[in-house]
Amino acid sequence: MKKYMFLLVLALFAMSAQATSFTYLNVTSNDSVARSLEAASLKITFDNCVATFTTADGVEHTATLADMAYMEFSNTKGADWDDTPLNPKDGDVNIDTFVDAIDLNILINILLGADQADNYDGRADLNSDGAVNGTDINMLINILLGR
Ligand SMILES: [Ca+2]
Ligand SMILES: [Ca+2]
Repeated sequence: MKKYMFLLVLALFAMSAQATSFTYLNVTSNDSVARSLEAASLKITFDNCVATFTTADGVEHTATLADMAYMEFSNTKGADWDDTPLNPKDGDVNIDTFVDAIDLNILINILLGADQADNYDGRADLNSDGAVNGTDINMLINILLGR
């Protein structure tokens, strides 16, 4: 009887040690947005605090380690990967990684009603009060001036 118990315990141990395969690698940013890549044949390299994810078809995606809260393998898919920074800087209205006069120009155009592109409105509302107005422009100017 002891022999069978030993074999049963051994079999259970072997089953629990079996590798599990996952469909996706989910990378979650500091603001809790998860982006997914298919895990099959995914190559991950780290260089100079940047993770580069190379997919099976050779496409490279990057993420700065400081912007990542965590990454995990999962069978649950997050949002499709897009190559905008994980945590766009405050004031980076066009999400090009720079906060500069282009962003200020976009804000002014939105305020003047000349540019109502959907992808700008959320980012342009710097204080998240539901409106793009002079307060947001003032905040952006302060960011540009380093205040
Ligand atoms: Ca920008
Ligand atoms: Ca606002």
